[in-house]
Amino acid sequence: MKFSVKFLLSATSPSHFPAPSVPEVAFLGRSNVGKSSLINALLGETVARVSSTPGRTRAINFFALHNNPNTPPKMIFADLPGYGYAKISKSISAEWPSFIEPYLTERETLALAVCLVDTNIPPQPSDSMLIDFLQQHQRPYIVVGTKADRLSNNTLAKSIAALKREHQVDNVIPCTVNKQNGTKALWSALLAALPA
Ligand SMILES: Nc1nc2c(ncn2[C@@H]2O[C@H](COP(=O)(O)OP(=O)(O)O)[C@@H](O)[C@H]2O)c(=O)[nH]1
Ligand SMILES: [Mg+2]
Repeated sequence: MKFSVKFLLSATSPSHFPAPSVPEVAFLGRSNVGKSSLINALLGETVARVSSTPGRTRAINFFALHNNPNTPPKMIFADLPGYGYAKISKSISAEWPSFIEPYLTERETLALAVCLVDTNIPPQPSDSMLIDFLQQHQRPYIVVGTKADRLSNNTLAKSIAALKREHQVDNVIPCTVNKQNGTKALWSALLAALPA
């Protein structure tokens, strides 16, 4: 997929959210799991800031994806603040009810949540909590296992099996951002999960 991408805005309160229009895909996960890297890989250009310091994204960053720069966007990507990193978990949990939770529960154009989980670490309770939360609110989601390139095939298969079991999900799509075609299966899953 190749889109023309425009950064829309950075929101730190629901009053900043862009007017609801086209379907939105939200990228969620712990700080440093690879949300911004994945957005850049899917879009084939560097639009989201990648950081080796966890907890840099403190706002919801919205990106509009256009087939043609002069026509209205086809969809919107939302890069959400990470959770679960010790140093910032306090401030993020303060922000969670004020604007992240309203975004996930009330945003009418939110079509799909992409939940990123790290394949290099054991299943995390914070990820289970998020997945439960989305299930409770009947939000469609898919689960992506990041940084798959760091593991051997055998170890990756075991990690994916553990993630599926712990998070009680049917599918965890392994993904790697720095390999050609590492995001191809994800584009298919993402488009298939979007409402027609
Ligand atoms: N090896 C490897 N590293 C990755 C991958 N995706 C992200 N990273 C690294 O993980 C770190 C955090 O990435 P970032 O996208 O900023 O995470 P975010 O906090 O979730 O947005 C950066 O150092 C990235 O280079 C991947 O698929 N493979
Ligand atoms: Mg980020």
